[in-house]
Amino acid sequence: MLTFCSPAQITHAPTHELVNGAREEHAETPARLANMLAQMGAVRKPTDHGLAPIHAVHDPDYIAFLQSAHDAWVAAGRDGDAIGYAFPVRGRRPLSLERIDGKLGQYGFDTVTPIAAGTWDAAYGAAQSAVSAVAAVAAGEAHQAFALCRPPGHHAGADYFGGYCYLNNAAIAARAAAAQGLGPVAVLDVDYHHGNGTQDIFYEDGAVFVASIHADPRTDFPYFWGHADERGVGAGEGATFNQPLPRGTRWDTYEGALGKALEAVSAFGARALIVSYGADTFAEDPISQFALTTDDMQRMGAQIAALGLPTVAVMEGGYNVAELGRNVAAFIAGLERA
Ligand code: OKP
Ligand code: ZN
Repeated sequence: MLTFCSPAQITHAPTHELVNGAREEHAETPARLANMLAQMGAVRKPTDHGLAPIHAVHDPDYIAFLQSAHDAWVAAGRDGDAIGYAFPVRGRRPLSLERIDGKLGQYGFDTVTPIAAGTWDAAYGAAQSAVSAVAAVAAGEAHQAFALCRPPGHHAGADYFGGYCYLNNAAIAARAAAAQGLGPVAVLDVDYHHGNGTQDIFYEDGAVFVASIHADPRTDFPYFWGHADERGVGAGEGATFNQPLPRGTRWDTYEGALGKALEAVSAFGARALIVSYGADTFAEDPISQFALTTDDMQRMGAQIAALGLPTVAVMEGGYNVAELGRNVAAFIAGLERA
């Protein structure tokens, strides 16, 4: 599989997250990337496509914030990584906030997504990996490509970060694919968690179909999105398809949901597919509660590839570091074999 990864992606190294009332070691570690790279053949460095494909998804004021947030944190006299602690309840009126703590609340939605010294460079590198994978498929160099993104992206919205995500790599890939003539495009999100950022970005956009299979938000992060009755609005009505599944879900149930999602992608008339792949559906994931095996990852890849669409997969979550590379390799093997 043609796979892209930027060396900058290792430089994002948040130390802690504030979760469940405690200060825990951060789950989204550089060791994840090292373990995945150890299971891959050669990976290619992305081409730098600049800020244009990022601005096609994210607001310029949000990007300026991400680029400067850690410096502002240090300038405020703080140590370590930037984490917000005060969040607006729903949309407050637009304000031009000065203090870093106000801005962290304005643009962030949780306390598990610190901004560290290397965060911007790594997120930028991951986005370039996604765009480069799309460019390779658009150029006909490959029918499928994989972007080994880290940090992940699917929780990041047009103007917000959260859920370990800063730039929405899948959405950036989807917009780039459409711009390069690969559309209509569908996004299929198979990470354990609902991809609320991707959903929000395309919620009123009927040109991109978004299908997601994830843990029921009644029991799992991100709680406020991913419910089955969220179907898109306006021109996007019917172009969002959520299938929340209960904790404990195994392949026998998952396979049927995946079949339904793929049928919907076909019915939409997609000509290209972006997959948000998370290995946190794995039975032994430390922060997630589905029960898929490494062999199931290969089945998942094969079922997706059977659609026959030009496909770019971007990496999202997966926190069992020791097994992560093997799970990703199994998924890729399935994608390639079909
Ligand atoms: C990012 B991605 C569990 C807390 C969950 C946030 C999870 C972010 C997942 N006790 N914390 O979708 O894999
Ligand atoms: Zn996840």
